[in-house]
Parts: sequence; structure tokens; C-alpha cells
Amino acid sequence: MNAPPFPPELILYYSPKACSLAPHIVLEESGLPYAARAVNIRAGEHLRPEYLQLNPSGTVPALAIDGQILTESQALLSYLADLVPERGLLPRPGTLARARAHEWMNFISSSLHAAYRSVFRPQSYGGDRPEVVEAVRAQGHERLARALQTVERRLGDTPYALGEAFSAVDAYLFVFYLWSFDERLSGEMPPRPRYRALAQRVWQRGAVRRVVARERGVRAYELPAEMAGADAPLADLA
Ligand SMILES: N[C@@H](CCC(=O)N[C@@H](CS)C(=O)NCC(=O)O)C(=O)O
Repeated sequence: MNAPPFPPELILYYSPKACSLAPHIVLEESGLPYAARAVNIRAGEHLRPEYLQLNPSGTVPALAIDGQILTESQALLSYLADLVPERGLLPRPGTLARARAHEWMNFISSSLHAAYRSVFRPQSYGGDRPEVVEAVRAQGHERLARALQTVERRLGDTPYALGEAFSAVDAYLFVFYLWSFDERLSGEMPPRPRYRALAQRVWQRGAVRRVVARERGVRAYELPAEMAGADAPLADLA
């Protein structure tokens, strides 16, 4: 049997500042050729028939791999990292270190991201009844505060989530650090100095700057003031 051609044709469907920013960063870090197509969810583009035909769940990210669609951030991050093992974007499959990476990514997807969703889009859990929606939102704030505390505790004293080196987990965490500045979050969020330091390290990477600049070219989202140089021209950031 012939091996499939390498690299596969890769097309990422993303929305600016959505969770798709994580695989977007990892694609850029991979050094592989890829296309990035914006599906702006704020403009409702994820509900257009042509996108639903491609990805019936109507969510981002979605990655077309030689024409086959893969969804779920964790699956994309894992797949992309394994395409370029020499880049060390995740530990080798079958190791405890790899299981730790999945422990992180699953927590991010099912606890951290889900808590944000309860606050930003409580209707997705609470339906149409205003009192239920409000209760979901209030509880979402509490869940989010707890999830951010858990991130802070788990980060420990190493520079990156998995230890000494940058990984796809850090790209994934970076997205939800940006979200922690969203104006829709009422009240104080817990202090997060380790999370902040990690985000600052991630922000020093050329691949991250290039991707954020591309996404902000589609929708000019704000970045935390602490991320100085956010508006530097792309050419200076290669
Ligand atoms: N579990 C999925 C969640 C994907 C998801 O909810 N994506 C959001 C953007 S962050 C989205 O597409 N929302 C549009 C919608 O649900 O209508 C993943 O981790 O990839």
C-alpha cells in the first residue's frame, strides 16, 4: 500500500480570537504549508450553508486534511504535533509526558473553555428562559474563577505547562488567557501571575505574532495592554 503524500494538504477554518487560535498557532509553528480561511462567527459565517456542508457542527476550528474534515481542538493539536515530531510540539505518543499533555488539553476544553462558554453564551446551556440563563451565567463566573485557579496551581514553577519547552498546550492556554480580559467578565478574576508569565513567553514567539496579526486583519480584536508591540507590523515580527 502506498503511503499518503506528505505533507497532506491542510486548510484551517478559524474565527478570530476563537479557540481555533490554538491550532492556528501550532500550524504556524509546524513550518508546514497550510491555508487559513476565516469563518467569522461574530458575523454568523459559521451558520452559512456552505460552511455547514463542510462542517455540520457549525463550529471552529475545523481542519481539512486532504479534503477530510477533523474537528475538536485537542484532536487537531495532537494530529498537527505528530505530523512534525522533530518540532517537539507535544511529547511522543505512548509516554507519560504525552498523557500529561492530554490531561491539560482535556481540562482546557472541558472545564476552562466550558466555563467561559457559560459566561459568554449562557443560552447554549440554559436555553431560552431568562432566569435559567442568568443562573448559568452566574454559576459560569464561579466555575471560571475555579478553573483559572486550577491553571495557576498546575502551572507550577516551570516556564511552560509541560516543563522547560514550549508546546501545543501553551498555545491552547494562551487563547484562554486572552479571553480572561474580556469585558463581559464581571467581577474580579483570581490573580494569575504564573499564567500571565506563560502568556508573555508565548507572546514572544514570532509564529504567535504572525498568526495574531493575521487574525486581527480579519477582525481587529483587542489585546491586553501588557502585550506591548501588538500593533507592530508583520514584517518586523518574522
Ligand atoms: N469542543 C470544541 C468546541 C468548539 C467551539 O465551541 N468553538 C466555538 C468558537 S471558540 C464555536 O465555533 N462557536 C460557534 C457556535 O458554537 O455556534 C473544540 O474544542 O474545538
